[in-house]
Amino acid sequence: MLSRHCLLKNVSTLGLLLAFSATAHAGITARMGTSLPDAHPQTLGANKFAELVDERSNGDITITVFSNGILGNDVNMTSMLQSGTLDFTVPSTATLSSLNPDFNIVSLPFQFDDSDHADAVLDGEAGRALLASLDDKQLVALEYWENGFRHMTNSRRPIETLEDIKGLKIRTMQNALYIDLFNGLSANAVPMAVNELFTAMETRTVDGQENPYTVIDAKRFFEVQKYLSRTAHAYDAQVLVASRKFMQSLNDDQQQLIRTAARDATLYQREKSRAMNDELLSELQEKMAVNVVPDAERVRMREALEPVIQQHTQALTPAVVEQFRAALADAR
Ligand code: EAX
Repeated sequence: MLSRHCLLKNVSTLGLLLAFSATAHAGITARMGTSLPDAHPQTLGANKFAELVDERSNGDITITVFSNGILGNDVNMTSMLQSGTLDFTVPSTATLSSLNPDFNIVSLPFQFDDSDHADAVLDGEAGRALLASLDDKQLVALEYWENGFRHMTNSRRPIETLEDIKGLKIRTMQNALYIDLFNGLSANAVPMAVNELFTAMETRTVDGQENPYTVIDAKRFFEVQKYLSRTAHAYDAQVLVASRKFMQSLNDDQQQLIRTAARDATLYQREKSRAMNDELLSELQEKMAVNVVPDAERVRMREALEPVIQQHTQALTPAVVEQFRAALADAR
């Protein structure tokens, strides 16, 4: 090894070393995958996050976003993060429940009053504890993003009452709670990845699905679905997750930069999601037959789901359920 003395005497060697360390410092590249198209707030948020990281690191950290499931579906991409072959993704909490079933507490139906209510619970201790639970799964869960309130669409009939759901083949996320919820409403639940869904509805393999307006619009489901019934049966949050391997490759300042950019991108993402959900409802009204589901019917749906809610709640860690319920009550 060259001694410091020798190095300092040799200007050209020093210059070479400086140039080398500058190159080593720069050029950190990361890949981020999203499951939804460029127009959806999930990918808009990802692009914002990449932009903030690039700006604030003066171009030293570059995140390339691969949208629309081109790297895989939410389940695949989450595994890729765990094995360190992908650096960031934003799965639904429903996907993360395969790593920690307690994430299902977020998906329980008819639970959040509105987006602010969800923010308060998820950004508080209860939500943070769930994120931290992924620490030993090779993941670093950073923030909650919004997918939003989920509503049902189908090609057969408007859902005006609980009974209207009976017998419909409804695609659900690949999550046992969602499967049981739709079977519990007397539909036939068909789990599949969101990227297979358009074709499944076009070919009538399934009659319908449920998602926020932003997904219905970005995935152009209005082309193959006639009815949109505003059930708002569940709130869906997505989690901005990093691979532990990538985070550990960064120094403390860089990790902090990622965390701050993640927080700022979160505020942007949620605002975007909310504004778009409002705008898109009026746009979808021109393309689909949209109906409001009366609250009295939503209450009946909630009652019909009581056994499923009970059964799935019992499968969760009691302390988590207690903390989450207290947070829901406090935030009201
Ligand atoms: O997390 O699979 C789904 O229906 C989800 O809403 C979604 O695409 C993103």
